[in-house]
Amino acid sequence: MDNHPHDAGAVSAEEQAKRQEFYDRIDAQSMAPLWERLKGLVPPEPRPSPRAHVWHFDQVRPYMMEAGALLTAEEAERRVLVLENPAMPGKSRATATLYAGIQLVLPGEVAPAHRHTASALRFVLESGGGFTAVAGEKTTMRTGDFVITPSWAWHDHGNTSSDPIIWMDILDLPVVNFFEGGFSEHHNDAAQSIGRPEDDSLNRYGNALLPIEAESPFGKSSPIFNYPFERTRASLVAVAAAGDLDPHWAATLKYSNPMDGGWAMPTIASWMTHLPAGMATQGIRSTDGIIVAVAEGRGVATIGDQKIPFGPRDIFVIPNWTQRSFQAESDCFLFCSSDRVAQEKLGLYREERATA
Ligand code: GTQ
Repeated sequence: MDNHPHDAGAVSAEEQAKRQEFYDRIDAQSMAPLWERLKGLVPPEPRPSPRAHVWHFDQVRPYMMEAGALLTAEEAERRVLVLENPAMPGKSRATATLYAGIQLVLPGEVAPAHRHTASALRFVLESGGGFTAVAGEKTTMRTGDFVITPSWAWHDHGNTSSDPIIWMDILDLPVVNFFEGGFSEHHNDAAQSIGRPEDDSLNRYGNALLPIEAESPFGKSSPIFNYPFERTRASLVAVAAAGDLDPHWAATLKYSNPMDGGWAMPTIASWMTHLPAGMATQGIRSTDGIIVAVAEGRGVATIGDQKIPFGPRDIFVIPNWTQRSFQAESDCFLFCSSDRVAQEKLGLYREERATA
């Protein structure tokens, strides 16, 4: 497409003043000239607002512990430090469409029960064995587990172990708030009552088996709400050992909803990528902005023209429509999340593989 179709040439100062006077008058009527705004409204290709950024866990952890000494989980409701993209200050967003934060629950604490229409996921960074309770069922949160809090499900978090638990939160808050359709409420009790055995949903839905008359308890979200790292890791190691790694995606498996084979959550797509030590991927860009948490391994991410060295538990952002590639120094397991599923549903998702 020609992006500069109708260049009508220079306009005289007199003509410009006349136009401006008109714009000022219609502004008072809550109207505006589209022709002055068209380029910004309908860009020829995405212009990412966020920028590539990394939060190194070694630097973040002391601040988490400092927050832990400052106030209790109960006082804070959620003791979270928001990961805010430096190019979008004050917006509580890591990417254009996703919120991210790091949450700390100290031994003996409870983050009280509430629910909201925003969907949340947790990726566990450090754990001696805390738990989250979702809709009457508890699950232990182990390092590397991917845990879902579906839209409108009651949830509280607790820590009955003797070590702190720290995880990354990702929520679709900017999406929900874009539609201005969000609701939330507090539970009467700090901790909800538990009515089912631990990992009941994983046993019913998580072994490539389903209840004979399966109905999802969580609507559009997966009935599984803890995808244990141990299983994900084992699958990826086997896939890599079988060979045929994709030059752009290496070994990548998406977390899926067993009810329909789609993504595990309705608004946030999550997957894990495994690069065996020494592997380097080729460039790819896609319309979704991605948040990456390093489950294991060290390497370098090249994002646009930036090189970002990463290690275990680091979190980094790949802006939308920005080329990415990875180089693994050791065996890497990268947990990734984006708004891809929402874009796919709206017919907006695109990707482009760089040719070597
Ligand atoms: O754990 O429910 O990081 O409601 C932000 C909002 C975590 C949570 C966040 C939340 C939560």
